[in-house]
Amino acid sequence: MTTAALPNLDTQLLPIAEKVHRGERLTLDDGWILYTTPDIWTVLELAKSVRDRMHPGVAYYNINRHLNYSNVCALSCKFCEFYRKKGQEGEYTRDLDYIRAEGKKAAESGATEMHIVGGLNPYLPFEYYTDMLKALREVAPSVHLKAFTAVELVHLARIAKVYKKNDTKAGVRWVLERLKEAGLGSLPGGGAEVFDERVHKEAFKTKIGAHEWLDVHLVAHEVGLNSNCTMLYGHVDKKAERLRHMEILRRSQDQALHRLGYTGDPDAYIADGIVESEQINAPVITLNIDDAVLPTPEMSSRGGYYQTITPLPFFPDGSELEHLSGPAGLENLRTIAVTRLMLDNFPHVKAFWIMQTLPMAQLMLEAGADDIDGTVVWYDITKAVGEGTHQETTELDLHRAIEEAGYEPVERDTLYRRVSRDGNSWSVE
Ligand code: V47
Repeated sequence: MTTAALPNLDTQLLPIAEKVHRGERLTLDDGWILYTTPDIWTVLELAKSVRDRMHPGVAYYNINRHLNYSNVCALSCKFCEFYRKKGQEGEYTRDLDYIRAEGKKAAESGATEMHIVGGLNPYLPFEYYTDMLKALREVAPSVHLKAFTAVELVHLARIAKVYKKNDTKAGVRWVLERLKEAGLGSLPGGGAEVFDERVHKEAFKTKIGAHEWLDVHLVAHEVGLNSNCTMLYGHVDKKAERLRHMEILRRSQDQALHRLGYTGDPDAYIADGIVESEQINAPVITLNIDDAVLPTPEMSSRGGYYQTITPLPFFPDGSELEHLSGPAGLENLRTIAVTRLMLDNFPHVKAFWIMQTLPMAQLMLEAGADDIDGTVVWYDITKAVGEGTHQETTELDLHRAIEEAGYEPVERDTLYRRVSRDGNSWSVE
């Protein structure tokens, strides 16, 4: 067969397809072609081939609950519709009784994870956070507590008065060690946005920037916690900036995997002038090849790593950037695919159904994603279908979506171990 039989095939993609087949790291120029070619279907197909090689036949979900402990925030990021100021209508801060009740509900419903984040509330003491984790440990001892984004952890270092401007890591280490002792299990991936100074200045200038975000995750990995990461795209960012964001994340993951004992290719491609940090001197490590051994939770005694990248499409409604339209369906599909192809050392790519919608998340399983997040129940950060929406899905709906896409639904815990159930009690394999 010649390529004439595929009239829409962009032949620029052929050398990229060869590299993908060999599991070779793609360059930023490759990424640009993937992001801009009119032949989007070949891009999706390539990403599916990688996803199927890494997770043959399966797609993951979990039974989880989100808890937003306070929406009071000292910052006013332009893209955010969640934050409120003290005294403003709709502001809330949950007390320990409320938190305990949520923990009980989570445990009783068989959830394996609570995902806990909030605003940078200047009125709460550091003990509020350790007390919250301890209270949840008491009422829901088997539920994994995935909590606090990097910017919240820097804020905690500030309120605990251990923050040093010229050494973020020391204060954050102090905070993380105490939170881990109180029950923290891992870090969610929020707050990364797009690592670029221009985007930072335009959309979230008072929030921590790339270096501090990466430092927090580096310290989390060093103290043996796994973490996730995100990319909030489709606002003032440009495609080239998203690709640079991906390069920064995959170098940060090279570093984490190197610490776990992975050896890589010292001569492989590293983009020029992107990661100035002297900390990242690891070789390139890829996991997207046949027989690659994905890191296991048992490795965490040697340190943590990034488990999952979740691209988050920007929702303009209610934010200061409401005049922008936000990304649409094909852009979202393509972004999942490009993310899978560029982030060759990330075990998982998540299509967060709450933001993507369940039908789109299902399509994304065919375009590079292997995970669609969980049952969620209540999500306050964005509302896909309007204020006051109860955003919950059932396990049955998740199964149906995954099976219809041709995969076996696998319930996982936060650390991607298979979950077996007997009624509401569960164990990991
Ligand atoms: O940190 C804020 C983003 C994030 C908007 O780690 C917005 O498994 C779109 O991080 N439009 C929170 N996004 C969500 C998040 C997350 C979600 C699911 C799973 C995981 C994980 C992490 O949402 C925030 C921010 O980056 N966000 N405002 C908005 N208007």
